Amino acid sequence: MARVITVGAAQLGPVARHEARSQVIARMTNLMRQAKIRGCDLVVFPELALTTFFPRWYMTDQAEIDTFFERRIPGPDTEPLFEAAAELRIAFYIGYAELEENEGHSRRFNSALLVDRTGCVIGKYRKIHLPGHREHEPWRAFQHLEKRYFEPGNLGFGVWRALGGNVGMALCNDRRWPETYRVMGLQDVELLLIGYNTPVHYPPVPSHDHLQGFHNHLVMQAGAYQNGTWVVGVAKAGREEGCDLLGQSCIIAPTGEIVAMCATLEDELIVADCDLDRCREIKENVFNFSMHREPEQYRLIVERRGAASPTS
Ligand code: CDV
Repeated sequence: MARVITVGAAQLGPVARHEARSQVIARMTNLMRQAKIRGCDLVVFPELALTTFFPRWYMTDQAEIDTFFERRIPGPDTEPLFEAAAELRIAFYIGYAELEENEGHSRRFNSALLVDRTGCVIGKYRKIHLPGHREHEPWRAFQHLEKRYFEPGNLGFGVWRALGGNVGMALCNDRRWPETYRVMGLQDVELLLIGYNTPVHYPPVPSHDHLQGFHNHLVMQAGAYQNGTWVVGVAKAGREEGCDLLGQSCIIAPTGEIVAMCATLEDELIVADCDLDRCREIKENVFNFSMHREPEQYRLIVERRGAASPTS
């Protein structure tokens, strides 16, 4: 029997700083209802979907910073989304800022959840590759303080049995790193979900601003093909608090082909039927790992963090 998951990539337009969680949840629930009409089994939302992309501001008041975090999810604000999922029998992926409090000790992560059709959490991912900087850098047009507000994820790159297939999760900057895909490829991932917030302007190298769309697709298409997996990349897009965020949310086949792509910078749903058995076309042929990989020759990848030039 074919294993087809109908996937909805639910791009969000900008979320304002003053926008209440309830307003954002209403937008997301609306997209979920559209997804139901279009026959979706799964809906994928962006990174930090519930709030504006707050790492663009330098803040020192921890109480203010924590207003962007979820202490509990589902919690009072987010419960309606989980209820809608259960009512519509749609699974979903959502990115959010996680505040974990344990015996007086607080930890903060940039996280994503995979939630099943009954509204139960089946997997959590904590973003591993945190871009940006730790200290205030006033020369930038806007800050990117993920390294200040989050600690690197400590749960690895997991893959879960869900919806009849193997589903993995990553977040935004992770999509630029081949290791992200390969670690999940080695767990036979068939559907990889990635939410993102990507400013079009990259302050350290502004001459690359015009390449943001190209790089976005380049890395996800390569990751899909080289690991024989479907990839779903979903943006928070548009002009958010004066900062332009890339759109181009897309669904990519294991061949690396984009099969659906958003055409706006607003709330928009795109849908594709993802036949997980198509992963075999790649996994059993050109990238048959068991047959063709030579891990003994790849040791440097885990032994060395930064590049070092040869000594002779
Ligand atoms: N949210 C992100 O991780 N954004 C980065 C930007 C800063 C380059 C990205 O990789 O898209």
